Amino acid sequence: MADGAGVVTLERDGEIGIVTVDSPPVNALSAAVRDGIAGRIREASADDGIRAIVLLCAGRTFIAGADISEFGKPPKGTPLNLMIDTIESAPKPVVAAIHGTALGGGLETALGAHYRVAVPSAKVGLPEVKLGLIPGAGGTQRLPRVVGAKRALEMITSGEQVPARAAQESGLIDAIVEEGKLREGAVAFARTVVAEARPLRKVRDLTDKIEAAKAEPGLFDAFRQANARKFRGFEAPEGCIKAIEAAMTLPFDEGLRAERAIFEPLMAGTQSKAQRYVFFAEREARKVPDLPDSTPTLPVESVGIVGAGTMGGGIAMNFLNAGIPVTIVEAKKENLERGLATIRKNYEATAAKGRLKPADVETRMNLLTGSLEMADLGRQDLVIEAIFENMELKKETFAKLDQVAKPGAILASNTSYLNVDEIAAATGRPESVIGMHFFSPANVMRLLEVVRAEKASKEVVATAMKLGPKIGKLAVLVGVCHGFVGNRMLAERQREANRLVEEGAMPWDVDRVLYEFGLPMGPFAMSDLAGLDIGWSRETSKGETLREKLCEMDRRGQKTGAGFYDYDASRTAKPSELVERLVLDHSKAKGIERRAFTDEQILERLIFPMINEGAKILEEGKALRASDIDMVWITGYGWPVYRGGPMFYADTVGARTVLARMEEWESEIGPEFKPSELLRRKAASGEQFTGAA
Ligand code: 3H9
Repeated sequence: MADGAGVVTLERDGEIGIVTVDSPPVNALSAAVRDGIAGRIREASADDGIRAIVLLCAGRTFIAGADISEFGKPPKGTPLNLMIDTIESAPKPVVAAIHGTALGGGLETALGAHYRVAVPSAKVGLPEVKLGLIPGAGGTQRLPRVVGAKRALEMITSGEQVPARAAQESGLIDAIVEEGKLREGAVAFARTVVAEARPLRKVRDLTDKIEAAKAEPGLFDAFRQANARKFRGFEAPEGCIKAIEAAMTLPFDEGLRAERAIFEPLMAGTQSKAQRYVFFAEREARKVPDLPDSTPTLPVESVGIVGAGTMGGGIAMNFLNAGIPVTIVEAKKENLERGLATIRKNYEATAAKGRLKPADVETRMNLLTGSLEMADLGRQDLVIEAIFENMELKKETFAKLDQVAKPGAILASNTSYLNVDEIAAATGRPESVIGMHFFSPANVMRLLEVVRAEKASKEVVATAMKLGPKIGKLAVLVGVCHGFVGNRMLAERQREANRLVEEGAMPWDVDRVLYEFGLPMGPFAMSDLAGLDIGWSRETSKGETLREKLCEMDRRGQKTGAGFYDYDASRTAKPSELVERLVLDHSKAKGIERRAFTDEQILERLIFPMINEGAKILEEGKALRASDIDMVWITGYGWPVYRGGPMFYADTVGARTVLARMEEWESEIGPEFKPSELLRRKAASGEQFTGAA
């Protein structure tokens, strides 16, 4: 219906008009909803029998924001600002009644109301920054008038969801009503407003918080400085700050225009496109075509872990955090004790920072049992192996697990490269075996690659996928191949990073280019952090690679105060003259004539082979979709979300450009650059990998 009557209704409860939005799943502000709200508010305004209006939502939540799927399309229906203006200018009090989440345009709508009430479980926020945007319907102008500039800066640049009670303390919510009785509570509140003849409190007219902020002129720059690291590379946070600054200095309507002038270029820009794409990509990753939601899953109420090293311990913490008991098995007593102590130390460090209650440290540790016996893994629903990356050892472990684990238990390997089908074949129950590849540090990184082994049952795969969100992870389904999605592509980048250093770049040039691109660090800084001697020993060292040479010199990374870089006492990295000489000698010894590279050349050599590998992964069906590859890189390797992942980035550069470079390198350097067929097809057709750039 053109006037939105299908999704927004008006009914009466005595003198109170109730406007209800019912547009599943999240009551997003589609054109119909905007038309409907504006229309029903006008009708209620014109109805003399109605003395106050309650704006309410059906279903699981208050309005969750603008309809993101409408972005970038030609505008239709009532503009959001006009709809909000209709609410604010209504001649009788409007009370927004909030449950679930009032987010983005949803909170902006509520800020247009004269009063706001919420149930205790409700949350409010302006998360536009996470989509590369600023609030674009008055949020940057109204919120500071209600909560003050400082709190508005924090809320709008972080996009945090604020619980109802905290929102009430900051003045954003006027009253909390009983859980489950929102409608009654809101109607009662509206009646009180009428009975007490309270004024129509229009947020646009509030000035006290603005005046208070004017007395603190250094506020904005101090905020910029304090958050410079967090905002690095992102365009939207600075837009948010500027828009809030405008609220301090401009009359309301001019402030709205300033907001729009910042909003529009962001909306048209690549960063927001990338971030909106990521929003949907994340939700898409949960969907597996042959595993509909109705696929039965297995209960996971207890977990066993083999290996109490860094990975095993980190994995255990995820389950303990979710209240799931864990038994962790190690072969040697001292290793077990060290592993358990590390977990405790990690929790205590979190508690010391105030991010965990001391009592919760104990609750979690009480769920953890250490053991030296594999036989203690006979009762758990899921057992994850997290031992050394060695196929023979893994097979042995799985053969043992096959003997001790209960029938139907899921047996998962945390291998980062190895063939999970081969591991599964070491058991008599390959249908129960999969890969669950966590990323280091396993208690922090969000990614979980669920490796679908050939014989794994649908129930087992569906269970692992559903487990992801329960332990705070994004589960992405990948196929069996060397390194799966993430490490397979990383190997391409690593090979080229090493080669660039041999051919003419310095390690810090390579690292800088990737850092400036937005990654948290480059491969050489990363190696120094992890330790150059992982998998290295003096006895077997051939002294051929730079890494081997550095290890032989006892430059083993940050822990020894030197690696590719020199480190001072506070672990600040500095390019090393010694390494520079070593690199020059290394190239000379290999007979390579060094040459200069531009930053762009370095970037292309590092990233384009990854894209080509991503295309091969798609071709081979090892990832379900390009966006899954992008989610792997964003959540597992710190790929900047504002660049949307390697495949989205490929679409911004264009497959033809990537192909041209791959062909050039294939003929100049070698067959490892052979372009994938899919890349060729995309280049020829002009089609994108993601269709979103
Ligand atoms: C904005 O408001 C701009 C304005 O300032 C100015 C404009 C001029 N649009 O997450 P879920 C879909 S920007 C369209 O799985 P949950 C979602 O794709 C917006 N669709 O549920 C999914 O679809 P499917 C600011 C949306 O319970 C389904 O709903 N607002 C939108 O885990 C269920 O979602 C935001 O950024 C939307 N806005 O979490 C809030 N939201 O089932 C974004 C959701 O087909 N939304 N969908 O995969 C969220 O944060 C979460 O969805 C929410 C629910 C917390 C609401």
